[in-house]
Amino acid sequence: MSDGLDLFKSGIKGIAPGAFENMDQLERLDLGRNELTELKASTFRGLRRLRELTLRANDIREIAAGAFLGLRALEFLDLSDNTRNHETDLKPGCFAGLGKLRELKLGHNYINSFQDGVFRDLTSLEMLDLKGMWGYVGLGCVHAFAAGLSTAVACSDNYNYEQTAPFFAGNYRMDYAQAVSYCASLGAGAEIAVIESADENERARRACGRSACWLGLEEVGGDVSTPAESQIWRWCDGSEAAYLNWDLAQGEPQNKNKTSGNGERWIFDKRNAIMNCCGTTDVDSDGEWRAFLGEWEDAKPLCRLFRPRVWLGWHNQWGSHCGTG
Ligand SMILES: [Ca+2]
Repeated sequence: MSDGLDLFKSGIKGIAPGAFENMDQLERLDLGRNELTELKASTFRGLRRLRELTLRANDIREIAAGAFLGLRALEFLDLSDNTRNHETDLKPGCFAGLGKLRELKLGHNYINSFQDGVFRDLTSLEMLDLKGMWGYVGLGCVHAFAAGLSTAVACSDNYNYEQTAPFFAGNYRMDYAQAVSYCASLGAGAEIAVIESADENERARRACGRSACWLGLEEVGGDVSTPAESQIWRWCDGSEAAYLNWDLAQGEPQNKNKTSGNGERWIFDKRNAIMNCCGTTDVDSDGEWRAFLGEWEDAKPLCRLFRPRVWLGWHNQWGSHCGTG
């Protein structure tokens, strides 16, 4: 028997577990562009030498725990382009038995969340492709890492995560308090952005894209009349802001303390900070910072991943540095 089996576009609607029981010499199996809607447990049992499995462009919505059990030599699995209108449900344990898998393609699917630990069994994984993910969330590498994917895995997604790591900007605009909560919700070690060098600022700028983004920078002390050069700014984890990238041409960090022509006074003590000011739509963002009012609801949350968690005491236990006080 040949070591490859091509069942591409063969009108297959279902596979009974054990259907491949006697094909233990098979190394490559192409089931692309069929009409599969689910993978039951042990569907592929018996294929102990299989190295490549292609399941792309089916309509697989449900992958049972143990679906790939028995594929102990599998190195490459393509599950891309299966769902657009229905959601694919990845059950915990769905990748069990794939301890040799090196490359997994999951892009162009509609998956709304990765459950914690869903990637746990993929101990040899080197590459994860999440390009073109559909759906409300638009899952990316950050969500995979937050669900426990090893950070040693080279992950690619719509957000060019390889160029922006460890930063990630959420899709929706919100105020500062919401941004702090959003970033913390991405998982352990995720929090609102702390930027410590020009190189990090460039990665953060790419993550932020063409919008304004909240930073985890906060003013300490002072009031509306404190001039820029006397203001003290710290990161939300309490650390000193050694690197700063204020928009100096605009006199940042500025408060608003003005009297208009008709005598109306505007006094705002700006105590939070954004990257890229207003009106940057359709132009490349400059990555410079401005002081802003935390109540402003029109900036995306810029988050930083993989910060070591800190001990917050017995009441709060372990948590992120920022937004817990
Ligand atoms: Ca201020």
